[in-house]
Amino acid sequence: MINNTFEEIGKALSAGHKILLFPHINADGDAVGSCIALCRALRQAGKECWILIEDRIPGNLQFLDDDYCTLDQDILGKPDISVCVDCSDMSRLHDRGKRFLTAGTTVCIDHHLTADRFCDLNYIDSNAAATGELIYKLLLACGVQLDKEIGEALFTAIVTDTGRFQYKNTSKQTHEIAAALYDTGIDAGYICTEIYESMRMEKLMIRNKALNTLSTVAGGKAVIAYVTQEMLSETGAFMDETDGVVEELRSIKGVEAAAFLKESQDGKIKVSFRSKQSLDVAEIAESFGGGGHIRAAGCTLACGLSDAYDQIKERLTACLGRV
Ligand SMILES: [Mn+2]
Repeated sequence: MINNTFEEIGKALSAGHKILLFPHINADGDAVGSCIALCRALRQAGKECWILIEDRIPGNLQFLDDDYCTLDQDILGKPDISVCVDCSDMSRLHDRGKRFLTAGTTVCIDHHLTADRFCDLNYIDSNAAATGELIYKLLLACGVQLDKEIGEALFTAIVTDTGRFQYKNTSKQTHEIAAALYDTGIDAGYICTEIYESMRMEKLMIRNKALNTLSTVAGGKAVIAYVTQEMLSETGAFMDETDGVVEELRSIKGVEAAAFLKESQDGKIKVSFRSKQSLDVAEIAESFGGGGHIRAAGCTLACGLSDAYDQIKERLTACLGRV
């Protein structure tokens, strides 16, 4: 299917008044930055606009949010337009899917590879390194004068989704757009310090505690670690501050698979699996009632931590014996 033009999308946005923006669940720098840039531009154009979220914005992105994001599902009443940003899969709107569809017109702006365009107006370009690049083009097509705040939000979107301009998706155009953002007066060094060098001490401490629980399985081919509610309260950290620990475990030399167990508030154990080259962790997760991808999967066990730990350990030992 063919995309709409930025002009068509701009025309629809300017005809609306109440506009809700929807980043994907577990919003990252691209989703948050793209939404904030668009939200600010729409408010400057006199629109009532909010970004509807349902989870915490990661701490290192909070410097961008100047009262654009809300958890209030009822804000604005019935929106004229809903825009899903950096997300072209209804399931990634999670609990906000119904709310999204209440709008008179739905719009999707995204760069993920996708099979279907489910909105009234769509602009999906998987060649873009970040949705931030597409928002930049949209704003330009609409004649929006980019200010420093919009520049910071878009730079954040691009720098995070390109892994600081290191991933293969980074193109000449990515750099050209980033360069143009400098003209808004941004301080790229300041933005990167906020994003990459502003870790909460609590986050470092919870990672330290979690990594301390590491033990090896199957002669070092797998590693297991865990985090408990008690560890969270001891450190004052949030559970999402352990995100990325399981990838860190997998990155150890010689490790094929990693499992990270999280004790939820309700006492259930959420398990994340990662593998490097050969082990199908989706199969393991499915055998515990979960699912996912070959190299990244998860499941939830309704038992205590030590019981869950033993079961996972046993399974990894058995599976890696076969590899
Ligand atoms: Mn993205």
